[in-house]
Amino acid sequence: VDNFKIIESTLREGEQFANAFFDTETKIKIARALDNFGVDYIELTSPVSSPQSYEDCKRICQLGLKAKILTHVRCNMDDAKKAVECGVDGVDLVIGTSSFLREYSHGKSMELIQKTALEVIEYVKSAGVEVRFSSEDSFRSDLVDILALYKAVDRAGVNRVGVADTVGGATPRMVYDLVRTLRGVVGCDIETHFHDDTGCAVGNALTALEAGATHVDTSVLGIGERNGITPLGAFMARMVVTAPDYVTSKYNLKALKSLEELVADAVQINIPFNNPITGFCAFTHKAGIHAKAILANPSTYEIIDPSLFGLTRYVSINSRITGWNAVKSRVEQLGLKMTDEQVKEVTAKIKQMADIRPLAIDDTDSIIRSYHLDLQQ
Ligand code: HCA
Ligand code: CU
Repeated sequence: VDNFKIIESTLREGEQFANAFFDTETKIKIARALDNFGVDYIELTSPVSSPQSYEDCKRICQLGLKAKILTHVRCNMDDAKKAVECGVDGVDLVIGTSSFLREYSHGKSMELIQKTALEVIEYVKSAGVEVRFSSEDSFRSDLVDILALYKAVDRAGVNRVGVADTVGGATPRMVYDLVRTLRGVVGCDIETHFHDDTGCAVGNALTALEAGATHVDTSVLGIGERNGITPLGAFMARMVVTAPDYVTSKYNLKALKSLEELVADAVQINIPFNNPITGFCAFTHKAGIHAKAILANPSTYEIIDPSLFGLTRYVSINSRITGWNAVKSRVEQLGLKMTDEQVKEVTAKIKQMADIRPLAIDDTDSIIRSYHLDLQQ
């Protein structure tokens, strides 16, 4: 669990998000920001998708980033050749293996899939490029079929095999079982990719690591096909708690917020209010009981220290559920002197006002200041 690698797919899966359109300059900005954050791999849209995708892929390969550059292509020779031509460090091959996709999408038998996969893998390897093979819709594929396929590609020397929950229907228990079984069958690395249709994408990613996976696919804010995949930020929130030393030493966590803002801006969305870490209220404490304890020791009601991400906590005193300890701390912040009795009295005034209408921080400060002024007269 504490040696995982991130395959950041904002520039591939993320381009499948309904709102996404990345011009070359924006792609380069995002690639640099991801590199600065410290992701291990940056995955790009297939160069076969369009002429501009091909040019952009080449450009990003030439930026000299620390992160390895991957592109994601269908498992066939023509696509693989285009990918290698771009100068990528690695090629992510994908083909659908569920009966749904075999019947309604590409129409290939498992035998043909395997034969093609082995040829393409051999070609990519011979070009000195890293190669991953993934079965799309792994969780609705026949287990015996895909294990045989993974075993064959492992023997052929693939660097990673990938498991994808393409439709977002997998539960953590299903993930654990599949990855655990796969871990016993292949020796290569295991990459995982989770869609978030049922809200399990972060939990599934953690569970996959617990079961022996080595790589997790993410995108900034989770953008991708439909409602997207494991969000980078939420995954960082999860992993900074699970593997603090690894995560804090490896990733530039303080750059998360600006990275999310960059992508949110590029695809014209807001950062969700309840986003882990960067949501506007992620470190806001409101109830008096919470506030009192937080002021004494933040760990009482915080699993993550906001300063790790360059952020600060906020103790709200603008409500009827506030408490006098929180108000006292605000009084001190404002540089005013009051006895505890006086703080309790002004707290009562705040509660009275907050019973009538919602208060803004300025309103509460004015109540405190005018009470303080009255004391002096
Ligand atoms: C898709 C493909 C994919 C591929 C994942 C992978 C998926 O858009 O359908 O290569 O591991 O979700 O299956 O994103
Ligand atoms: Cu996907």
